[in-house]
Amino acid sequence: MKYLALIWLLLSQAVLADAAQNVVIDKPFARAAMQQQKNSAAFMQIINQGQPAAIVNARSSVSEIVELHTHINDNGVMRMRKIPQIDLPHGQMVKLKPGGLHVMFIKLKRDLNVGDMIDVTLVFDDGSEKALELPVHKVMMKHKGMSGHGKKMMHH
Ligand SMILES: [Cu+2]
Repeated sequence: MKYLALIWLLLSQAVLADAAQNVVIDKPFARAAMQQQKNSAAFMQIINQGQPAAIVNARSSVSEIVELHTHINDNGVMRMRKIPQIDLPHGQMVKLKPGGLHVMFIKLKRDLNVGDMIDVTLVFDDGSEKALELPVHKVMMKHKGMSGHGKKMMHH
């Protein structure tokens, strides 16, 4: 049945060409936030083992709006900016992390509590999609001069 073998070959190549299949997501998490804080974000490490691709959109049930963001240094002030896509070059690790690239949740519909699992779907430039389940972590904002660090309180 050479004909069937050929169809199988074409199908398997079509699957291999799919950006969602070629992208490996490592250590994804979302930042814990109360709904009143309105916003949160998701972070992860992404390795693209296939052709150069890009994330062009993201969806989640946790917020009314989901955007792709980066941070820019505007005269020493870090500001978030919406970007049209996150490029995923072949074989490189792209890090979404606090202070850098992130998936932004705007107008939260619910609290994101530590330990919760939330859904995020990444949409790639070839139209393929990858559905993820992310744990919610507490993300400490680093501020200099905060008191209480480095001192161990003993409770008896
Ligand atoms: Cu943002």
